[in-house]
Amino acid sequence: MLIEKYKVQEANDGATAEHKRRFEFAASTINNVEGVLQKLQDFQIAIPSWALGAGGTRFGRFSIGGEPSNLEEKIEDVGLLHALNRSSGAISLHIPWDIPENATSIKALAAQHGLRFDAVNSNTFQDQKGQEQSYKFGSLQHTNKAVRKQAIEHNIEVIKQGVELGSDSLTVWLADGSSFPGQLNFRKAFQNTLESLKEIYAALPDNWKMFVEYKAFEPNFYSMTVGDWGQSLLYASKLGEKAFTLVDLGHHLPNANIEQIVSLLLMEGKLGGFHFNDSKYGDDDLTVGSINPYQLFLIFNELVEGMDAKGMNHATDLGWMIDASHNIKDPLEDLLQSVEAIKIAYAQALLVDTKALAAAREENDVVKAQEILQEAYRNDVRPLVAEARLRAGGALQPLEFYRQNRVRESLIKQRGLQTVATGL
Ligand code: LRH
Ligand code: MN
Ligand code: MN
Repeated sequence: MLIEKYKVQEANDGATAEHKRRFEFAASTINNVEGVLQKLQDFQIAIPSWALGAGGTRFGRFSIGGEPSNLEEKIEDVGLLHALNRSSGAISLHIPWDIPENATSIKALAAQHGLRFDAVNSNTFQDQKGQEQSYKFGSLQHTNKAVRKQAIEHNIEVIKQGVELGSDSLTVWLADGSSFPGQLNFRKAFQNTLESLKEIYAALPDNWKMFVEYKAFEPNFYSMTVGDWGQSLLYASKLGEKAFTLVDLGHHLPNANIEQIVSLLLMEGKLGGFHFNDSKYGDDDLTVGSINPYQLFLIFNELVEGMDAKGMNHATDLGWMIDASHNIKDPLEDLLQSVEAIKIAYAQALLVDTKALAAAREENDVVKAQEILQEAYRNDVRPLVAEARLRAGGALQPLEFYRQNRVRESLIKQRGLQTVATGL
């Protein structure tokens, strides 16, 4: 166990006096502090198994050392994050990057760390060794039925693996599309994809959900067969009530109004889940909140308002996950930063004076409406997030703890310097 409870306790004790002062000040202006703290404690964000190693770009990969080389070590890493922030209580697997060879023991190991298995992800965007058909020209959309069949069977296999792990959702992200005008018949590609998705959908257990993730471009650069929320919503609506749209924040064209997309998907009961990250140019997969934290807050504002309007449970009714990957930061430090950024945006959204905002909107008082939102956004909610973490048994300052206790150095000692984790 790399994170020893008594050490966390010791570090917390040293920082408590300062924290109490800051917390009391922050809490003094909030109406329902206990309610906010409880919501913050309940809110868990899944960690993707492919984010635990140094990410690659197509130009190079630089190992940071001590990377997990198998699923067991990946679970240990997520357990470590969860021990520090008490907010990373789930792991999401990408199959076959991670194959649980013995589901029972993997499940037990995860449970030891207080983790459950979030959505399982299929992969039909790469050819695997020994695979019969190639995905070079797509998978579920392919002109050749044999390719579609292979991709459908892979997804069904992923569902089976997920069932054994206790997961209850499948995320389908397709690289399908075309890179040059004329290459594809858009309608045929859509129809083939829909028919294929229908077969996968039919294999879903009753309590499962299917998330259809869209992406504007890359790896195809002319058209994507699930290219935006409209297309995803079309598939999800045609498939049925277990199918939903998944929003990955990096999968839009520049300046898209993601908060409006979120609001309307929620209204339609078709928002399934999130892949959190941040970006400046495209699917950059940068640390959540590192580029545009105000947008993240506006998204959470829509989530809180929209979910409350429907009586939804913030913590459990949508799938929350990080989808980020870097080639320069220590991924564990990066994930701690991402989880913190999500918690901060969520806390700020919980502080919005919704009644006053509704009234300002009725009166078309644009200035007041903006003031109300920014009043919440400019609150320093970090002491609230820290208090929630403290109450849940985590570290007051996870990142500082990680550095002071030289966790990466211990991982390098254990696992070696030249390590490569499977993933992007
Ligand atoms: C595609 C994507 C999708 C994949 C992951 C590795 O860009 O966001 O979610 O599964 O990256
Ligand atoms: Mn994604
Ligand atoms: Mn992506």
